[in-house]
Amino acid sequence: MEAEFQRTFVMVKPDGVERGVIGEVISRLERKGLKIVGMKMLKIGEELAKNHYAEHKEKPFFDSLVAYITSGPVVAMVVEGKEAIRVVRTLVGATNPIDASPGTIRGDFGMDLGRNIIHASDSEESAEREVSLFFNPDEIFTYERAIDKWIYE
Ligand code: 3AN
Repeated sequence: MEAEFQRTFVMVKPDGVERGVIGEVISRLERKGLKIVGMKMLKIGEELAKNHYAEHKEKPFFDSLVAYITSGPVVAMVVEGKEAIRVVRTLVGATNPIDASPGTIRGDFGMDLGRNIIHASDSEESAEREVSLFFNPDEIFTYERAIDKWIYE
């Protein structure tokens, strides 16, 4: 089957912003060949946080997860590319930075599960849901890059 072009949701969490790794995260995505098609800084309110993490609402860590994600500004992005969901998850690394391989974002920058720097959608369904939670359609851009012919065969 032809690999599919996808859009995925990526977010530098408040700890990533505080630690000054916004640029590092963006450059890793760009360096890989991914295309940023939407980007904004925002402070997540409680309602959006609970919505975003709805799948964890019964978990014991839910309240601290909401407190963490609403504690300061985040940088939200829509990222496009061939198999972008899987590609970004690979760059991000395992959920727990202790287990994340060196070379991944969490492996290189994190020490604690509750401070894991970055979020990235884990499936087509969550990508679609999360992109539309954070972005209006007119905040997502379609554009051609001349370099794409050197990234994709
Ligand atoms: P990922 O961010 O890798 O998709 P999820 O969706 O399982 O991982 O978890 C969402 C967030 O919830 C994680 N980024 C982490 O901050 C937090 N989290 C997940 N599992 C736990 C846990 N067992 N204890 C505390 N926090 C957790």
